[in-house]
Amino acid sequence: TVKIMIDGVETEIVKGTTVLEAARDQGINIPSLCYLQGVNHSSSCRVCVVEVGPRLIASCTLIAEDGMKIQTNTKKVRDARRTSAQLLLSDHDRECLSCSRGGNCELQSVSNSLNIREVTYTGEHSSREKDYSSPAIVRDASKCILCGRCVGACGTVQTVGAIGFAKRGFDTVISTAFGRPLAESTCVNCGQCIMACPVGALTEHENIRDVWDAIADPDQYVVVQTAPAVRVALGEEFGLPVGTRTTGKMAAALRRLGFNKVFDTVFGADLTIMEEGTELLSRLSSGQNLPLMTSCCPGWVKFMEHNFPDMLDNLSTCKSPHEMEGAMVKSYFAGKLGIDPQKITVVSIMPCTAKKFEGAREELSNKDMQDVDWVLTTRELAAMIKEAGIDFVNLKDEEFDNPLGVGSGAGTIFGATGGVSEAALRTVFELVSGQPLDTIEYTAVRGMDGIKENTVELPDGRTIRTAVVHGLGNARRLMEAMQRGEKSYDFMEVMACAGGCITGGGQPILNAADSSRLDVKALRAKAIYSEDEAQTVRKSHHNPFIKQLYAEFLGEPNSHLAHELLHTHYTA
Ligand code: HC0
Ligand code: SF4
Ligand code: SF4
Repeated sequence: TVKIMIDGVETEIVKGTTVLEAARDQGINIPSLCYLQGVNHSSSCRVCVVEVGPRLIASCTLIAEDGMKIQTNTKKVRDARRTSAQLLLSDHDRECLSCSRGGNCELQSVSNSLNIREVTYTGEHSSREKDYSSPAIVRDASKCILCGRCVGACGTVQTVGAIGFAKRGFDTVISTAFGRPLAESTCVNCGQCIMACPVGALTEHENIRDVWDAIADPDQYVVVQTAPAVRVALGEEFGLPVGTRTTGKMAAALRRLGFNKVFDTVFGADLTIMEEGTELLSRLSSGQNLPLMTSCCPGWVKFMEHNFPDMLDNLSTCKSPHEMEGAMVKSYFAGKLGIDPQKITVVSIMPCTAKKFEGAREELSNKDMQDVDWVLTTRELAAMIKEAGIDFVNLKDEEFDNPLGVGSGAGTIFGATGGVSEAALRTVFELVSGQPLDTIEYTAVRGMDGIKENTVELPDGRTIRTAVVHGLGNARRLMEAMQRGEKSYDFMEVMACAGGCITGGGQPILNAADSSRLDVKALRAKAIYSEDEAQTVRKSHHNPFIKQLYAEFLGEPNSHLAHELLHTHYTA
């Protein structure tokens, strides 16, 4: 530890702590904008300056040293912070009333906390360019404050590097290579740049109006489904603590919004396990295209297409769970209802921006119909609930509809890293042995280590060497180790977002201070695992509605019809 003096009060802190964090631990909230723990440490915005001796220093990168005397609230400090904030505000589109981040904007709260009541510098504005080219992400340069947090998320964390600083001085912008539209860049649509952005410069490509229109159309039967990770985060948009489970309230709210059926992607996840588990067993037997790599994360699929195109055959041919669910709604369920599938609209509520891109991919359609018509993020769903005036927090719990709305605990844990592997193991093990499994919780694949390796012995003596990876930076490192021949596996689960979908690019956005104070990944993951524990059916192959679907419609896993509707193939 080291001893420092903050505003005349001596305090002992862990060696290596920054002055910003040390002050926050003492209850002094130093404003900051460009700093984001683990993502960006550039000290470029200068709103976090403190006085150390005669000097003004940015506290976010200043490591506290023994004997340091720090002043956080002198006239010199306040004036410098206000000047920095004023400069940012003078070149910022200040349309806060119509900004999707209004009320959740870090520039707005810094400006408020510094008591800025008018913007003193006015003058020329730099780039005002908006880029709507991507179906997932919208970039609005008029709101960008050049903090670099998105650049850190995309480059340092995800190792995609689709966006970076370009030009110099007043003309500096965040741009793709050669200023191309984002849709033509190497962007994989993960939305981690949105999660990092303190303002409204990066947002999802909204589809709220499209969904309202579908609901209002008397000729459309509108089915909604919800991803596993949405239920453990949606409440945050209504002031509930991180890690609150709101499954029943969510189902109730969706019904009030006017959807005709409220289904659950967890059912689709169970179906994926049946198909992908069977695919794994047949690849293990043939020895071909191992390791089998999960294909349910569209960020990862696109990352493979850009970076490892010669390994695309390793991807599972399974469509992702919400796509499988959509395909079943427009075939099996349409048949049951006697409705023309052209008159069914499928809406997926996802924690993810990449799912918007996935939903539009031609590989994920059948007879010229997309399996899923619209994808909304958790944030967009919250916006619809607010627009409808629904008192979400006080809603009474309701259930999903049948038959595509009942999922097992195994399907639920898909939303956290390791979940797909654990769900697959629960089923594959029993399929091989024909015996019930004693322990169903595979703790080796749980937790937040970036790469988790594990070997499972099947009852017939075969082994499955598994790797669970989350975050594309980790995925790249592991893929490169495999290419060098240092690693080999039979099964690989990859999720583009650190922690899995629970921290996807469509989830509620926490400000930088809250995201370093709270372990959001762990809290949401804990909520997902407790959803699993609360279920009576915890294995995908025990889901009675899955059995019914195979008995009435699909035949058996990997059948001809299953291949036609539930599988696809990606080519570079
Ligand atoms: Fe996920 Fe999924 S688990 S990708 O993270 O596999 O988005 O939550 O819906 O489809 O089920 C996201 C989450 C899903 C899918 C499922 C998978
Ligand atoms: Fe980079 Fe992901 Fe943002 Fe695309 S969506 S620019 S890949 S962080
Ligand atoms: Fe989307 Fe989940 Fe993949 Fe993130 S990990 S890009 S939320 S599917």
